[in-house]
Amino acid sequence: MADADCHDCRSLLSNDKSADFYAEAGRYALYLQYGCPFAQRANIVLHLKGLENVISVIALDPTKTAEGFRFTGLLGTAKKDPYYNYSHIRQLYWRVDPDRTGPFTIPLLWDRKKEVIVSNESGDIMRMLYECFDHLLPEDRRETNRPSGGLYPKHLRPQIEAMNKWIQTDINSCVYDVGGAIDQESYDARIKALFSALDRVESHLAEPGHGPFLFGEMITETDIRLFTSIIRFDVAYYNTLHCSSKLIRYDYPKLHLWMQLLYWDDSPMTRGAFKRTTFFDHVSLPIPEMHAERFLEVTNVCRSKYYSLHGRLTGLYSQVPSHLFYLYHSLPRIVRVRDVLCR
Ligand SMILES: N[C@@H](CCC(=O)N[C@@H](CS)C(=O)NCC(=O)O)C(=O)O
Repeated sequence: MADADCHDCRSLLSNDKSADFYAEAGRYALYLQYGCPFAQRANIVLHLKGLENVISVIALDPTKTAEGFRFTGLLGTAKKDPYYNYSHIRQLYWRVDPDRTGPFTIPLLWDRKKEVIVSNESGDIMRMLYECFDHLLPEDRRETNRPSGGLYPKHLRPQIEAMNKWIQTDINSCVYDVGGAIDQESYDARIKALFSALDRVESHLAEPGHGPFLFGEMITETDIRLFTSIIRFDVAYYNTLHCSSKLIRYDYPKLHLWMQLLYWDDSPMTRGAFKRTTFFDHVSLPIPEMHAERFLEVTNVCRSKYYSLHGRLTGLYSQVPSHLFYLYHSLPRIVRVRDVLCR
């Protein structure tokens, strides 16, 4: 699940009419599944920019099978691939390269005109969606006209790049490293790296000039990249990936408030994009290859010390659908950006 696993489809869109991949309405489709934090990055940008009628979104079933992600029509997803009637995402990859053996990852940005993959790299897709389609959008939604310089402001680029990098390694990907650890030593090392990084974000939010968002009063792409992992943390990663040392809602008050602000915001800054692209019923499904029983069966890794130290809600988690519990107790609609700014 690391960023480096599938960097082989990385063309770029452009707003230059003569470019190979000109950013035009109705030409591109974004394939995703709602459980995937990397895919949600792109989906947030698409909704935040108001590109719903410009780029099609095609959702796959959230459960991964031995044949990869597939179309089933369950949980509001597509029954079949709408263009080729395919049943699995890998058939789309094979359309371009019949010899490909994998990986067959999402998100995937598909060009319907040339019938090729433009990109399967979420960081690139995010940037293309917020940079290249502005000529199709009203003035107030264009990056140059957004307050504070948009999602990737020039004056913050070095800080954004640096923060993206450690968040990617120590949070976005690290949760999967924790879930996939096969011995105690690597589990302990990974969990230490993960929670040190979360502590670092909590301290970052307390620094002058930071907060309520990572770089101040307006969001940047780093907020989006971090959000998709944090919104999954208590409801999914704590259990399904065994990241069971601390909970965001109890142990990281600033990060928790930051997450709630983004989730509930429906101002012109986000147009409700964070909530509209978060599907808890998809997010909290078990990840088969990392599920607890199998984890304990195949390894002797001890997670119980974390459960006994921090098992405050573990019992309840196992008895109620965790996403319902989470929605009820952890995301009360109590905060708005403007209230926090006025404090
Ligand atoms: N580099 C990719 C990683 C995306 C990724 O890991 N996607 C996962 C779902 S969360 C996937 O498609 N896994 C399928 C597989 O590995 O076969 C990105 O950030 O876009």
